[in-house]
Amino acid sequence: MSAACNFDGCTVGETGTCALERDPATCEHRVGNAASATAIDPANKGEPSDPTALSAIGAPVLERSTGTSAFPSSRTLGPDAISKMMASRYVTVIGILGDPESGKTACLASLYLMISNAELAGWMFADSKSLMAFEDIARGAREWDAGNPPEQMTVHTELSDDRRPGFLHMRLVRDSDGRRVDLALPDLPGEWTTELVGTSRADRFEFLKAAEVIWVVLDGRALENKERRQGVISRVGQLAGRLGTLLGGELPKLLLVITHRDAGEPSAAVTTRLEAELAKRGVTATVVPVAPFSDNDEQVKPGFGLNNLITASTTSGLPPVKFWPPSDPAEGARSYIGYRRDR
Ligand SMILES: Nc1nc2c(ncn2[C@@H]2O[C@H](COP(=O)(O)OP(=O)(O)OP(=O)(O)O)[C@@H](O)[C@H]2O)c(=O)[nH]1
Ligand SMILES: [Mg+2]
Repeated sequence: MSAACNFDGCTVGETGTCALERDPATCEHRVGNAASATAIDPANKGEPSDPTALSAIGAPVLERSTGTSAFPSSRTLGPDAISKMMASRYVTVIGILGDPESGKTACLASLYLMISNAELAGWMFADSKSLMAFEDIARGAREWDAGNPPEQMTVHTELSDDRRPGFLHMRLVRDSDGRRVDLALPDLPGEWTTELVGTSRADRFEFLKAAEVIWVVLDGRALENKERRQGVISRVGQLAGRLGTLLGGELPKLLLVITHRDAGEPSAAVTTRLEAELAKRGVTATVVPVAPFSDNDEQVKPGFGLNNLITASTTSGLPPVKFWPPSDPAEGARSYIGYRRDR
């Protein structure tokens, strides 16, 4: 018997011929031939007697690997992925609200185009876990030749799951001090804001509780239009009221992002009225005029104001705190005894 055959007296190893005068390729005593011998047994010919052997025909020859793929998906991230990221590093979550067509997606697409071309003053690109999602929203703006810009740089935002926000992620480095900031930016349909104001549907906005900054994006042309202006301003007030209820009165930093700066600067009268409307609810906000795209390149470059928007979103409104303020001892103050007595 040899290692290749279980027949005692096998001669294939020495002579190359089978002691039982069989073909070594098909002899059922040869190790490894048992299954095939059954499969091609003339007695069994045409009879699918072994269903397991037959079911293996056409099955994948390699097993699917159980590890994660080398390149994880880089489309929008769900709230769970953002929470996971927040557990390992400091992430600035930004709430982005605004009516349909106000310019929310345009701000994100333009921000991506600016930073990817190293055009965002004061900031450098470091990483993104959602590059494909940025590419998707910026595609419209990419595919145009200078003479013929498309009518719409971005398209109306629709989500595959209308109850879960999808976030875009971007890590930036500040030129002045090398500080890294991770931004989580949701691209939401304007209807979410309309329904929050109109019917106070707030279940989809739970993530705002983790937001450090909220951008309320407003169409600058609507604000400069006498007929539409008052409507927009009142709705900003109502939105602030809804946010107050949702967040238990404590609003994070609020930025009024006024788009279409290329059509003109927001007038002082408009910003004063916006601030007054918010003041009725005890809310303050900073106005940031931007032009993600521009129909007037000569006067206002596309991407205008986006660096200010990022700077305002990443700096605290609180005055800087001195980590270790100097306190020179006063003669005869008996500070130590005084300290114990205060306790
Ligand atoms: N010229 C110019 N066009 C702008 C500006 N901001 C936005 N747009 C255009 O306005 C249109 C609507 O902008 P979007 O960013 O898609 O609007 P949105 O708020 O995301 O709208 P929804 O997804 O429907 O909620 C797009 O065609 C943009 O290219 C701007 O500052 N200047
Ligand atoms: Mg959009």
